[in-house]
Amino acid sequence: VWTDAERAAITGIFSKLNCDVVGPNALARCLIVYPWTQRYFAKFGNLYNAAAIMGNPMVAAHGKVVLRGLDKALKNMDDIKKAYTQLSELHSEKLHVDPDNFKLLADCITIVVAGQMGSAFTAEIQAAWQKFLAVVVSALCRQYY
Ligand code: ZNH
Repeated sequence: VWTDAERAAITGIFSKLNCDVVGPNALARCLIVYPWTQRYFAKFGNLYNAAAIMGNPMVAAHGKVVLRGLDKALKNMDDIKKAYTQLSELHSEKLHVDPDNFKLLADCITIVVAGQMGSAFTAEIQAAWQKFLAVVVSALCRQYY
């Protein structure tokens, strides 16, 4: 259940968010800080060091896909679990992504968003955003057993 203030905070972040910058940055950070996440992206080629990861066009492209994937949660805020049923199934059954990694990527997204928003990222906005991503993460974990 979302309060009006939370809805406003989350919609506000999305209205300012540049997915094409935040997505690639957040995914690159995740791959650098948590190197084991690289194993899912073998086909992306050169992930040899931080510079390679940040300059890798496939990382950038996939970062955009992931961030745009959050749009689905925004548009279905009252039933994020249902909105992500298929995506959760995909990550579980086809991609075999360890669900612990969702939280790690979510944290990287928060860091990049906060960096972009600067002083507009207040404690209240942070709390609403963190809650939103926690719901996304739990929805993505849903189809695992
Ligand atoms: Zn993921 C894919 C989202 C996390 C790994 N993803 C994907 C997609 C999307 C997403 C939308 C596409 C799908 C289709 O195509 O249909 N993710 C997402 C989100 C999140 C995520 C929203 C959180 C927040 N992922 C993740 C992680 C990982 C992953 C953490 C690892 C580590 N994904 C992945 C992969 C894929 C995906 C591997 C596939 C890629 C390709 O193939 O290209």
